[in-house]
Amino acid sequence: MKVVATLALAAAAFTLAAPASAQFAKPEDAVKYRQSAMFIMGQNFGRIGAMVNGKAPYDPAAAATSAEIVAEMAKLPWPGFTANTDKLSQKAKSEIWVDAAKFKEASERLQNAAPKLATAAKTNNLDTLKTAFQETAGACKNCHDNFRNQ
Ligand code: ASC
Repeated sequence: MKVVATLALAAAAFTLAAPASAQFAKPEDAVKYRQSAMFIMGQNFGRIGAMVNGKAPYDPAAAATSAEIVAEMAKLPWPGFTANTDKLSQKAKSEIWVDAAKFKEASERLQNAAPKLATAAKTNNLDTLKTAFQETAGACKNCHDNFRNQ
């Protein structure tokens, strides 16, 4: 009985202290999770892009909504890059795991830029939005250039 209780406690402690990888039932779920967040982010970033590039009429409310979504999504993909997924996706370069510090830095660049995009979108000023869009796009591109197969 005592052994069972000890084991149960140990299991509970492990669950609490477990790394992010433990939140996924299987490696494929981690890939799906990060790609889903990126997809939603890309869709919304693209909507803003169409506005700042003159391909869609500037709709300040829609831009603000999309920018909020981008800022939220920017927080999400990273725990999905678990070490056990390094061979699962053709898109993710092995550099992600080889130079984890550089990858983290790239992810932080986006997480720094995206909230500024959300703030800029709320000003209802297209030029302000444009500037913030470019900074965020630079963060997307930097990470994609270094860590994603084209
Ligand atoms: C987008 C999108 C990206 C970035 C990137 C910026 O709209 O889907 O991945 O912008 O192309 O250079």
